[in-house]
Amino acid sequence: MRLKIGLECHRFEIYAFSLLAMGVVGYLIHFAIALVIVNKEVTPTRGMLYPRESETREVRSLDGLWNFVTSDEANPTQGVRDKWFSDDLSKVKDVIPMPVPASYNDITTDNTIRDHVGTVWYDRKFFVPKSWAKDQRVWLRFGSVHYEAFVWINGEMVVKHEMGHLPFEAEVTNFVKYGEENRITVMCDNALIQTTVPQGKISEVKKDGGVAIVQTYTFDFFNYAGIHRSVHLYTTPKTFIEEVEVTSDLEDSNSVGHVYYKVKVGGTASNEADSNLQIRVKLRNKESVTVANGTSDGDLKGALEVKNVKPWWPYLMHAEPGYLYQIELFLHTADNTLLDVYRLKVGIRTLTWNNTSFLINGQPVYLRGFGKHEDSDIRGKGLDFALLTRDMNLLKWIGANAYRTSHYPYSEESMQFADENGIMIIDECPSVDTDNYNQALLDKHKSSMEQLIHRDRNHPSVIMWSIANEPRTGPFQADSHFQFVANFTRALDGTRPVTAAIAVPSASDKAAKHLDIICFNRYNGWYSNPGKLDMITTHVVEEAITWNKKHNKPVMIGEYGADTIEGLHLLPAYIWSEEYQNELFSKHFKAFDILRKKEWFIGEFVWNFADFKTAQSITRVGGNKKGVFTRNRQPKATAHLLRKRYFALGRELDRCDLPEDLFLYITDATSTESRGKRETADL
Ligand code: BDP
Repeated sequence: MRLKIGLECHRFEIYAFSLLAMGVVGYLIHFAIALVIVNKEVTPTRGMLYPRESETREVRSLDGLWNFVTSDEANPTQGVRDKWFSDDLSKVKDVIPMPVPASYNDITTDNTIRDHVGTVWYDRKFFVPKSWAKDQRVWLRFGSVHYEAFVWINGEMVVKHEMGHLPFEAEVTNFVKYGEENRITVMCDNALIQTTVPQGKISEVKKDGGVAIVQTYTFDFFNYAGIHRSVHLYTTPKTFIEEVEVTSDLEDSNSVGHVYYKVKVGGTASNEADSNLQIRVKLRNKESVTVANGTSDGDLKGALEVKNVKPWWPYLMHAEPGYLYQIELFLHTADNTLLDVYRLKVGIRTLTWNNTSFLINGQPVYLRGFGKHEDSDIRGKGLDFALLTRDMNLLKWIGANAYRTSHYPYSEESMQFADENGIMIIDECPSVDTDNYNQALLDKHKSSMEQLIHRDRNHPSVIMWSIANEPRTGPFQADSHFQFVANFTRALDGTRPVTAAIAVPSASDKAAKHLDIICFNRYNGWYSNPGKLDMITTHVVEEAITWNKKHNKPVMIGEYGADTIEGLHLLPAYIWSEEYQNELFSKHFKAFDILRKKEWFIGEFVWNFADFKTAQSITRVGGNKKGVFTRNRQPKATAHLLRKRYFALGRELDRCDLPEDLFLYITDATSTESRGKRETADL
């Protein structure tokens, strides 16, 4: 279903061919291809600053109800061949309303839409103000479309992008009509094959009265698709601030901070005229008081010093977590004309790591958090501010200080939220269950890291890059694949450590040696020894020690957990019950406390924050139920247990205050005497 517009090369045909090849000689071909995998250059992305209004910029949202049609699954390229983009979609098919942002899958009552494989189409009309026609550029930006997007404005192709969960944009100055009605058409393709990130397979399966196109994938979440995040039109001046990169450090016992900024300018005056341009910078604190200012050198970069700095601290590690300054960047010509203004929130903090610890602002960090998903009923993976806010409130309620964006980049808005709340993020690219290593896969995997780092490098909340979840790291090809991806990631950003969530046992894994911090996922008491609560603690401790011994690096657990049906109570504890989840967690807590005594064990991450939807399978009852919250974001019993632990850790490690409702009143018989042993006389 992947299409190459222009060449009209049908990815479905390529896929069909690869299916044949994978037959008799498949392994040999794969082997040969893997041998010649090389570390190719990745074209860097440009621009993509989060759309923000300023004195020189306007932003308009194209969110709302769009028109929607699906293609014939057996004929996914028909719309391109028949030029559906050249007129309203309603002229070719009956359209239905479809909200943007949202996944399209669960909006209707029609399972052919929920399970559709291949291309779907959206369009809508919009006006561009007449005032935008003068002396500026107009940009069209998508927060994300899963998995591949092709976009036309007024029938002209303006941009295409492959990879879900990451933004893309194009200049549309010469494509839009000013002061008139315009049409935007989007074709979105959800098909995953062996060279997409993540990977999937498409096959033809006989069905009643014909043949069905079937999408399969090994990863354990529903392949929601559509225009998942907001669509914006925005303006910039002709010469504009195209890129901003900010880093920071601290000195003098965290009392003095430095903010280093680097700006790239886009537009006609750039390059040859860069040396005539100037960036003037102001750094404001939360009260909007200017605490530092400066003017760039000829390379449009510079440093600001902040005395009595308030560093960015994680939640519960400081009384004022998530402290953000605002950097204001003013682009001027040499003769003092103001060209562009862009503002960005920045946190001032340091990250350091060695073989035994991970430190923020010089303090060792113990991570206590979750693997999450962007997932909710009806909206699927669509951006939803109500959900985002509820999730942040629950994270704070439960006392977590971190989460991993398992298994793909989350919305930019959620990253901003994490910055503001001091929640540390392990930022993961969309590579999950990586397998069948090949050149195209490596190129795209690296590209996904490049796009992710480009998007998220300025967030103080991002403390680590995760380059994959549970890749199949046994085969020898995994060695060079992960070496290339890890080194590439480090070359793009040396200020954060590189990790990946590994599930292959350390004896056969070939990727962990390329990481800075080891993260392992393991389901003791669930996938290993289900129902056996006495086979957890020792296994967890031993495995963590094995990883540490092998690599001499900090270790954390990236996933542990148990599926739990809310309201199912069974005593004694029995798998799938709330009691079982509680006890399984408690056994893990014991292991973590043994491990915490060894400095190198730096964190525990529950799988999962909330229940979420998966593909239909005989092991999933309405989805994955390993959440400590339900899909509707209400606590299961274990959420209360975990809250007690996370706050107890916060108290012990970071001296945080405990919430008043953490321990409910039970009795006043709490004195030592009344808790002592029964006197023989009482018996
Ligand atoms: C892990 C995967 C995660 C799954 C989880 C599970 O990383 O995506 O949802 O198992 O099976 O292996 O619940």
